[in-house]
Amino acid sequence: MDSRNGSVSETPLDAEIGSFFDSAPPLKDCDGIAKKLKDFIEFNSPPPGKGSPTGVVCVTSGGTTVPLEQCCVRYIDNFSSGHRGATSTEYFIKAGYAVIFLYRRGTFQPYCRSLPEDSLLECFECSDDSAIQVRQPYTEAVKRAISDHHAAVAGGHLLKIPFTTIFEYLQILRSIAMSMRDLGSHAVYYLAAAVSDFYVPWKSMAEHKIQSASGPLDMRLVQVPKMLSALKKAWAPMAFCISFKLETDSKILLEKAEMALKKHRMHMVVANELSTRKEEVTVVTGNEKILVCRDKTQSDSDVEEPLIELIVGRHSAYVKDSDL
Ligand code: PAZ
Repeated sequence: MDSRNGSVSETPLDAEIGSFFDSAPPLKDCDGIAKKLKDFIEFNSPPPGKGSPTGVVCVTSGGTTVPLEQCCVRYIDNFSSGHRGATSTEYFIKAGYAVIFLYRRGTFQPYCRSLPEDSLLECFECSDDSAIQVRQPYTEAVKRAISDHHAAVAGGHLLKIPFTTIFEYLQILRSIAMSMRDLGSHAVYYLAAAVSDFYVPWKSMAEHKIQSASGPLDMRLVQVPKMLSALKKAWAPMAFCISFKLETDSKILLEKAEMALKKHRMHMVVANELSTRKEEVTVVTGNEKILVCRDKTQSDSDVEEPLIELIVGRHSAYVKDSDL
């Protein structure tokens, strides 16, 4: 909405966004999610006059799906293992932030990095008296994962909310933005999820499984409205916003990241290439391009550690500027 000169007019983007949400299938447990968010934000907001905590970060992680049928058998997926989001969440919490972890079901989770992929079956065994115990090589890793994870959740620093489809993702993201509104510049968005650019509107979607006997599939996908612009402009105007740009062609990566920075008025865009994303990223701001690399002298180092350190520094400066 544009409220200049006291008049309220709807832009084409507002209309597109409105129609996306109006036609989306209702979010399951919408009230339950809103209640969890409200309680989490209240817990992590400072009592009036007591100064402010470091902040609350919404970390998005994993790829969204685009269902092709309402009773969904087939869908289009966006690649993301969730490793970036999960690892970054750990570093934000270590730096004193509270994190709302909006993640794709089944993707990487915070504090599970040092566990094997099939951790339940690999790490545990049944003893003769049927007690379940941790197998020797994994004892330390399991203990650390459980205690760090439980400390973050029980301490009220980590709230995990799952999504699968683009509809769920955007509805929950909007809900998060509404609940984080009063945090002003202390709110941070770290949007690492790989979000679909195209979708099939719910109303024009087949109800049942599409039959292959009908011949080649002819389907129209429409563009997902640019929610990053809505987030920055309307939902969270004071928040510190970081988005990600993934490309497979290194020649266009930085140019695309700069375009995204300007178009959506982000504070930072983290540019990464698919094949090297775990080694290095380039952080694009209004006047810099900062290469951030993993410490290659340490086998267990990751690029998220220096990346979050950089973001925390920039966000602190942003909060100070906003408080002046
Ligand atoms: O989840 P992951 O660790 O396998 O990969 C992370 C990533 C490449 C999905 C992320 O860094 C990213 O770039 N996300 C945005 C993707 C996009 O441009 O839509």
